[in-house]
This record gives sequence, structure tokens and C-alpha cells, in this order.
Amino acid sequence: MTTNIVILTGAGISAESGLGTFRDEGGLWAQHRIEDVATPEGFARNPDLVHEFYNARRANAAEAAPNAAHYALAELEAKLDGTLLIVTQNVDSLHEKAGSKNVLHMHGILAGALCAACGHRWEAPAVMAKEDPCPACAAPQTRPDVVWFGEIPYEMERIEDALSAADIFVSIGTSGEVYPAANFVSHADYIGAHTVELNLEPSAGASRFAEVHLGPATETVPQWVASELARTNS
Ligand code: BV8
Repeated sequence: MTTNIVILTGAGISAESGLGTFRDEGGLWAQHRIEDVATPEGFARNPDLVHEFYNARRANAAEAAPNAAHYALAELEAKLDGTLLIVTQNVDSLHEKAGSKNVLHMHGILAGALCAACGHRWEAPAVMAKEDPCPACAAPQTRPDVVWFGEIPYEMERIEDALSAADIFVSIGTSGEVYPAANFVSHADYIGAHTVELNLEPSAGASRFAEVHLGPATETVPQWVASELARTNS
């Protein structure tokens, strides 16, 4: 029988690749105020600061390599008798670097640039600056193609359709503090999907999962993938 799996990932899956998380000790939100670097108001107030924040993360992400957790999910996609959609809150491209094909970046991507004037999208240069002209309309209104607080995450309808058809929902490396992603487990549970959390420590939503495995993603994800392939492909 084929199995439909939806996997939500957060910054924790990229932690062991050297990319900072947000809310852990010394995380990104300990170094910057969300209001200053991850809101449209912050960008309007000080675009140079916001570009500096994302230029630094873009450089780190470009150097980072996928870890065993990313590779295990790519293996699951290749071998699963069914469908797998990875919905990631992450803006790095480590899932794609590991070989995953069906990846949805609900909070955008560091490698993407967006023109706030005409909506044109293009591959972001390594370093973005507020005076960069849009390649389509030439307006100096370019921004990282990421979803800030107060903005609507990308492809919500596609996500909701996938959750409605899921047999299994897995949440990996996310604190469950940011909405609407933090509500996906309730949607999955409501339609009768089996829910699994793989995290270093219990997330804010841990009690809403049927199955929880705590530990580093490079251990818990390959273990879970191996058990899932043995079960569904048996
Ligand atoms: C929206 C930008 C409307 C890109 C990000 C009051 C109550 C409830 C909600 C709200 C509220 N006030 C406002 C809101 C809405 C708001 C929100 O949720 N605020 C929160 C803070 C309360 N949400 C929004 O504004 C969203 N938009 O709601 O629009 C709407 C919605 C739907 C339909 C129509 C209209 C937009 C949210 C997107 C904001 N942009 N990022 C970037 O800079 O990256 S959010 C930011 O947080 C990142 O995207 C990140 O992915 C996300 C979540 O963080 P996590 O990934 O979970 O990372 P975190 O550090 O928190 O946790 C890491 C976890 O990993 C930990 O649990 C840790 O234990 C674990 N871990 C660590 N190491 C490991 C590990 N696990 C395994 N192995 C390890 N080695």
C-alpha cells in the first residue's frame, strides 16, 4: 500500500551542518531583534541592516554541507513506495543539496531575490544591497525572497492539500513557536494521520504528537527513515 508522507523541517535539521538556529542558546534571535531584521517594517526602517543579516546567512548557507538527516530524507524520497513532500521553514538549500526533489520553502529562500516594486524574482547575488536595481523594472527595491513576520507564507494551499492527504506527518528540528507551521500537526492529527516529532528537545507542540523521538537529527532521522522504509516497503 502506498504511503503519503509530509515532513516539516526547521532550523534544527541544519544545526549540525553549522547553521545557527533561532531560539537555542546564542541563536539568531539572541543576536538580532526579530523586529529589526525579519519584518517588513524593519526592512523599511533599515534595509542595510537587513541585507547585512541575510548576506551573512547567505554566505554561511553557501558554505554549509547537508548532514546525515538531510541525506536520510533524500533516501526516503527515492525509495518510498508513496509520496513525500518536505515543507521546510528553512531558507537554506541543504535539502536540495542532499538530493531531495520535492521541497517546498514556505518561508522563502536565501538564494532568492524579490523586487518589492514589481514582484520579479531572480537568483540572489552573494551580496545584496538596497541600491541594487531590479533586473526587470530597474527599481532599487530589491529584498531577499524570504517571508517575514506578518507576511503570508508561500504555497499554503498546496501545503494544506498535502496535509489533508497525509498518512504520516513528521516534524523535525523545529521549536513549534512559529505559525502557521506550528499548527500543521493539528491539521494532520484531525484527518487521522500518524504524527511524529524528531527533535533535540520537546517542542512547544510535543504533546500533540503520537510519537516523539528526542536526540540530534543526524541520529533520530536516519533511524526513523530506516524503520519507515522497512515498514512501508515490506
Ligand atoms: C502569518 C524568515 C498570516 C526567514 C521566519 C501571536 C500568536 C500566534 C501567532 C502570531 C502571534 N503574533 C503574530 C503571529 C504570527 C507569526 C508568528 O507565528 N509569530 C510567533 C513568533 C508567535 N507568524 C507570522 O507572521 C507568519 N505569517 O502568520 O501570516 C497568515 C498565515 C496563513 C495564511 C494567511 C495569513 C510568518 C512567519 C514566518 C516568519 N519568518 N523566517 C528567515 O529569516 O529564516 S520565521 C523563522 O522561525 C524561521 O523561518 C524559522 O524556520 C522559524 C521557526 O523557527 P525554527 O525553525 O523552529 O527554529 P528554532 O530555533 O525556533 O527551533 C529550533 C529547534 O530545533 C528547537 O526545538 C531545537 O530543540 C531543535 N534542535 C536544535 N538542534 C537540533 C535540533 N533538533 C534536532 N537536531 C539538532 N541537532
